[in-house]
Amino acid sequence: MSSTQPPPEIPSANPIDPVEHDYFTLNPAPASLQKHTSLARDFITTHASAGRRVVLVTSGGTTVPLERQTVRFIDNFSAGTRGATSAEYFLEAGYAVIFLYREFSLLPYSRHYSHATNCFLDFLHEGPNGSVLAREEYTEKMLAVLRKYQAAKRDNLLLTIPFVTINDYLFILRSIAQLMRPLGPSGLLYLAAAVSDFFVPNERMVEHKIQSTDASPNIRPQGAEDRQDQGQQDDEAFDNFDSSPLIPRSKRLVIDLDPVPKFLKNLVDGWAPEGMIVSFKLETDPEILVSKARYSLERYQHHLVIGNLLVTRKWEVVFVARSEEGEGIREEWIRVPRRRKTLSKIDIEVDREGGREDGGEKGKERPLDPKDLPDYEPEIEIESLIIPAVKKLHDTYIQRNTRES
Ligand code: 9Z3
Repeated sequence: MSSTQPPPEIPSANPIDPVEHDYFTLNPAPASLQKHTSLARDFITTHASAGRRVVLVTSGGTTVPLERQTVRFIDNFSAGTRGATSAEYFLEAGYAVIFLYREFSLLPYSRHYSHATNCFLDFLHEGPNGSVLAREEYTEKMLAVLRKYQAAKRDNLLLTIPFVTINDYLFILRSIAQLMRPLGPSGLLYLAAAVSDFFVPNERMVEHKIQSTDASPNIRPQGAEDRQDQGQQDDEAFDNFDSSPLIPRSKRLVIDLDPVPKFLKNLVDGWAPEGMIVSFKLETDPEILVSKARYSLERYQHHLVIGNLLVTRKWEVVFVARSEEGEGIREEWIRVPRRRKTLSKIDIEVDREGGREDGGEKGKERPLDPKDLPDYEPEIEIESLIIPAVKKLHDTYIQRNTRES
């Protein structure tokens, strides 16, 4: 921990955006915000004064609570693999890493042993005199992971900050991004978390668990008054958009969600205007991935969008960025090489330096067809290709922005 003075709080360069103002006034700040902000401030100060680059990596999914005392919530698939793996490669590339992650999702280094199919107990056995030892066949890899983890801890290069809900995430993201402003162009924001697009705003959230039955006249689900009145008038009110089985409206749970404001614009313009910002775009339809990534880059005017498809995300991503000359937007696919396939005695090298099997034109490549994906896990982690490529862009960004300022 540093003894140097913390950097002064810098107000947002865009303090009067009404949507931002409303969101952060009408929704409650998480209880841990101050504690985490203070940890992040110390961490940034230490590494800024050492002239080290700092990256904020966001990771995992955000929940959308349906009740204030939350029993039920909406969640998404993200395990935090992309974020946790990327954090390790950023550390390897010399960055100090703030890892903003969904509580209980994967963490850098421990991720190798925390997955259900990779239970850490399977790596251990009992040794002499009641000791616990790593199994011989795993020792080499475990030692390598352990050394990297301990080095990151010893040198205070990894700060982990958890979030759970979309609201926690937005509050802490805003605070950390603002704290990163003194880093100027050497600050990097790498937004890999799977962030919900919809939420229940605080003023519409019920306090207690939503009830499934009106066991007492005093206990009614949110909005039940309307339904009850209607129900009394019609005896049993039925929705007309469903056929069989007919469920009375009074027994349905209809969740009405607001869109989450698009704070990427505020991040780019106000919260962290000098840092390099990398966002991810996730789609399931290959036909729209590149156009959505391009649209995001044009709309938010940040520096890089990394597009990926749910089913192929461990095999390929597409970088969408403005071309070096600043004219136009270019796309570049990054792919994990696949093993040679043997087809009637002819060996086909499936990926050639990221090129296509059919020799497709560079820049006009198409996403992989999931049907062509091998049934094994990639032999290398795609983040080992993504991070050096991001670092290269960050080198150029720093050079350009330091020269110009
Ligand atoms: C991603 O696209 C990440 O790569 C994944 C990683 C969430 C797919 P896992 O954690 O998955 O390794 O299992 N993250 C960004 C997703 C997102 O919410 N993007 C927003 C969007 O697509 C834009 S900021 O609209």
